[in-house]
Amino acid sequence: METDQRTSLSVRRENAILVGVELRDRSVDHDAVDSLRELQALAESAGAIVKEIILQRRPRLDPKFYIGKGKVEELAGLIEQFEADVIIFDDDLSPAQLREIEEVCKCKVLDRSELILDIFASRARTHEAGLQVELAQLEYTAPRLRGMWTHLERIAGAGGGTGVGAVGGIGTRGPGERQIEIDRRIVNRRVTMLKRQIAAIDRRKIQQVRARHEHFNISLVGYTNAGKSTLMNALTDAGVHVEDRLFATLDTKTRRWNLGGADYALLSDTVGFIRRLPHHLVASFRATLEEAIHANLLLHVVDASSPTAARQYTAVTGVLKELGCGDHKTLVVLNKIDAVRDQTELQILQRKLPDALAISAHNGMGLPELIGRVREEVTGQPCKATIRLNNADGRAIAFVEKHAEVFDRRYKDHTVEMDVRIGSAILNRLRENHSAVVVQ
Ligand SMILES: Nc1nc2c(ncn2[C@@H]2O[C@H](COP(=O)(O)OP(=O)(O)OP(=O)(O)O)[C@@H](O)[C@H]2O)c(=O)[nH]1
Ligand SMILES: [Mg+2]
Repeated sequence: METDQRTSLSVRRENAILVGVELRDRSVDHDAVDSLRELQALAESAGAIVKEIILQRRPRLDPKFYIGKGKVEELAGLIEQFEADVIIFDDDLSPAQLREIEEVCKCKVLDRSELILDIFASRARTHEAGLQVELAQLEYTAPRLRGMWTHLERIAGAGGGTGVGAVGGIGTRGPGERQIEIDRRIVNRRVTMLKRQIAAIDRRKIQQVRARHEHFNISLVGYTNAGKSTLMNALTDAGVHVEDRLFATLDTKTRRWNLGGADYALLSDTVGFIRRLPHHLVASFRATLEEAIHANLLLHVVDASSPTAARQYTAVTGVLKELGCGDHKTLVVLNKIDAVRDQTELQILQRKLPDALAISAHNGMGLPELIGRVREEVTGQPCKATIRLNNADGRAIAFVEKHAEVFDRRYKDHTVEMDVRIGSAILNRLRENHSAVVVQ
């Protein structure tokens, strides 16, 4: 079932017409032209061939046809002219709107969320990512199933015996009420099963992340294509996949990042964000984003060479808030500094984010400063302390010996007291995770 859906929503090698709407009362943050440009990048990342882009200015949305009946009829003409296979809307449409537009245009209609879901589906390489995408897809498309099938039924009923094929590659399937019911039952059963499997992965993932608690965990977060994976490769020997297309990374990878001396952190690469990321995706990718949720520090990578860098920054902070990590300690890095053409834009960005570090993951610019800053976070200000530990807690003693300079040690009953010079942040981690008592 789910495979049929995915095939039906795929836009690979299909001719596409993109449609966006600019409303007069849209929030100032929404720029329809810019958003359409991003939709084009998404469509092309999904393999579509963009034939035409339409921006319609309207006072308000049409509840039935979204862009108005006249405009939909105009669209139907363009579909013939460009031999288009699919229309992609830059906003999310209701199942009823999708159906109405499909009926007039006689061609496949996708909305922004469905397109993003399709990209994720084609990128999922691991079992875990596959399950997460499939759940998000089914949950998003399930309410639309009825619309899709009744639509097919109507076309077939109107004398189009081959109507199913006529709407463009939506696998052959016996239409009819019974089929709809069967499909819905299959979808519901599958959703329940996927949720169960994902919950099990979630539990495992939380355990894994907790097990790493004694280390300093850093998560790379940022807009898709900002250069997170490139930075991960520049800082560690991760060898993760890098590509100039949207959503190249769907899985997290964690590697040791040596910061000099005995200091190190664990660095994780994560899935990229985008404006108006479908909620179902954020929900299903919670396990993958668990790294970011439990990180001691977030490295927010911004593509400073993008003309929409400031908006991308805001979109990412929005998703982080949604995930409950809006208050996490964050270090912003302005990446791709080598490719910045508009220095004025960069200065505006730097004024907005005065603590951000300018770097290039490509040529290594700014990376020594980044390492220095992160090292400060990992170790904290050096201070003198006396620590009392249980004599039998070999792990804690080894931890202190590794991260601190030990001046003196005194053994009393079952404990050992050590006078040390240690970073304040390391001292805090010791307090949280070991049976240590800081005497002074
Ligand atoms: N000029 C320049 N290009 C960069 C730099 N860092 C990354 N890139 C390029 O930007 C593109 C995206 O890089 P990735 O590292 O895949 O980006 P990402 O943030 O991991 O993207 P997703 O996994 O899709 O979210 C690639 O073509 C990189 O070569 C940089 O510092 N300078
Ligand atoms: Mg990546």
